[in-house]
Amino acid sequence: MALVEVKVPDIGDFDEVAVIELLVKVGDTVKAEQSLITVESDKASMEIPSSTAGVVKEMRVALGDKVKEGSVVLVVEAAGEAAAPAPAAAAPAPAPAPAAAPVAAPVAAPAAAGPVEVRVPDIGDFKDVAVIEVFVKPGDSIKVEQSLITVESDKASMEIPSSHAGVLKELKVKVGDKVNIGDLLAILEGAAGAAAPAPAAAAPVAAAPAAAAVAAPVAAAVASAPATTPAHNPTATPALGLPHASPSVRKFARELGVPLDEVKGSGLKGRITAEDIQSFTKSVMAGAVQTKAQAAKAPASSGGGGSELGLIPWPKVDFAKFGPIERKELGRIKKISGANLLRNAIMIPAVTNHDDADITDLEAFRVSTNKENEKSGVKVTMLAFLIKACVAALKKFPEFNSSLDGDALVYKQYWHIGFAADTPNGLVVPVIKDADKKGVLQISQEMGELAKKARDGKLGPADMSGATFTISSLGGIGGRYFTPIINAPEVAILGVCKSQMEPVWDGKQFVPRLMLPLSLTWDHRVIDGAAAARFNAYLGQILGDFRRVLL
Ligand code: CAO
Repeated sequence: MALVEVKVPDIGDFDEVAVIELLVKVGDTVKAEQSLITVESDKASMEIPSSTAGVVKEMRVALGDKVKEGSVVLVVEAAGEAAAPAPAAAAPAPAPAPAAAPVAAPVAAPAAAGPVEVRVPDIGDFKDVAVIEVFVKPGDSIKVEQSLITVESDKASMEIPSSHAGVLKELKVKVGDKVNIGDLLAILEGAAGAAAPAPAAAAPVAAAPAAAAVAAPVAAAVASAPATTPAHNPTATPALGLPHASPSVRKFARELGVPLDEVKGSGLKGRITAEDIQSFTKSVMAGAVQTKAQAAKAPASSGGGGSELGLIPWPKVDFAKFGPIERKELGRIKKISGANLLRNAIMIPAVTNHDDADITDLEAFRVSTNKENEKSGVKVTMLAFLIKACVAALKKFPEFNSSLDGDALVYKQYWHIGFAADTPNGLVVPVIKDADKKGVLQISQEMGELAKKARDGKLGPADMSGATFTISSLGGIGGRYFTPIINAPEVAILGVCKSQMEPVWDGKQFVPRLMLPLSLTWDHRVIDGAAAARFNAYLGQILGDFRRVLL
């Protein structure tokens, strides 16, 4: 199948326009005439359609790039017959005959002394477009090229400028009216001059793309009066979920750094007006509203603080520029756990201590226990011993089993131990309740059941709540040490990696011992470094000789 370069068609005599939206990505299947990108000058914006149906193989433009007629937007692997390889611009527009007259009419009277009629210029082959905004009122002093109204079809919208300067005597349209080329819009008095470039209208219209559902009419409108018809598209159809706003409103929003997609439009069909931008800005300044970017920087906290991190924006990279990519939405669990992990990583002054525990004897005991219990079907895991050992350490160092509540510490008189479980859908943390009251066999059995439930996506909220301390074991996978993130409101977490035989000095010689790497992360607001070192050392002693649990 042929690779086809899709180029920017004739967009009037706009020199260079900026790419402000990418509506497709590599891998997307596009139809002929489907909008690919939105481009915008300071006065107009338009969507550029595909001349060809097929699969997008390569994006040749990125946000912010400047393009002009002939610039390659992307490369499409054409889908056989569906392809209409000729660029849209090459297809001659029907060049609506009536267009020339109305456009030319006001222009033909450059310095009218009496009242002057301002009419709808050539807006391509649009019919009965609705007036959705009126910018002026009788008595206003109007400049040449000043936008009077905005009209909109289902796919595009454009501002209609005044062909003359003067005082607005009468406005002949209102919001909701339908207008066509040549319709009378307004009567000006004391008109001082016409828009000079307008006579050029007739010619470019004939060359404008006609077939393209979105870009063509807009491009035609631009072309029809290059400097005087600030045509624009809402830059998004509602179907794409992008906001409706005129170019001037978009520019205004950009200047203030207002994210348009977060502003609720109060205009017709939810259109965003300049007033909407102003009131959004006021609300943000007053702290009544937070932008998504602010919210991302300021993780929610029980105390409500942490909003002034002053972080620079997240880097935005067009990865497709550097090679093929595939985009997949994060799963539900990842989205939820990601937000929690971010908050915990940012808000907790966490420190990690690494240590090793000699589990040579414990592992031998585990293996023999499993042999003895082979028939019971319950396999005793190292993690079950770790849970039991942690309960003993938590009892000896109660602040590790506490939670911060404002300026107070809540010491919990129960020992519920969470364990991180890797599932196809992401990380979950089921909880062994009352681990202090259970034996290693029972803990092993419950862990097996909870891990299965986790893998099957069947854990309920009760299975995952109430933990006072968490263990994250990568022992079955590998690695030496890592820095686990505390599961707030807990104040510590133990990371465990794969045990391995190591030469250990016993005072006389090196002996082979099975060493288990431990990584304890703790909240420095609650726990001191010395306590953390003692906790790890004690844990090591218990794992080294499990009889200590009984003491
Ligand atoms: N050192 C050496 N071997 C270990 C070990 C350790 N610390 N821990 C477990 N193993 C061995 C087990 O003995 C078992 O070996 P056999 O099959 O020969 O008996 C094998 O590794 C697999 O163990 P397991 O992972 O199935 O069982 P587990 O009890 O150790 O762990 C569970 C259960 C649910 C915690 C685990 O399956 C899991 O999901 N681990 C990942 C947790 C995780 O993702 N943590 C990271 C969180 S931060 O992103």
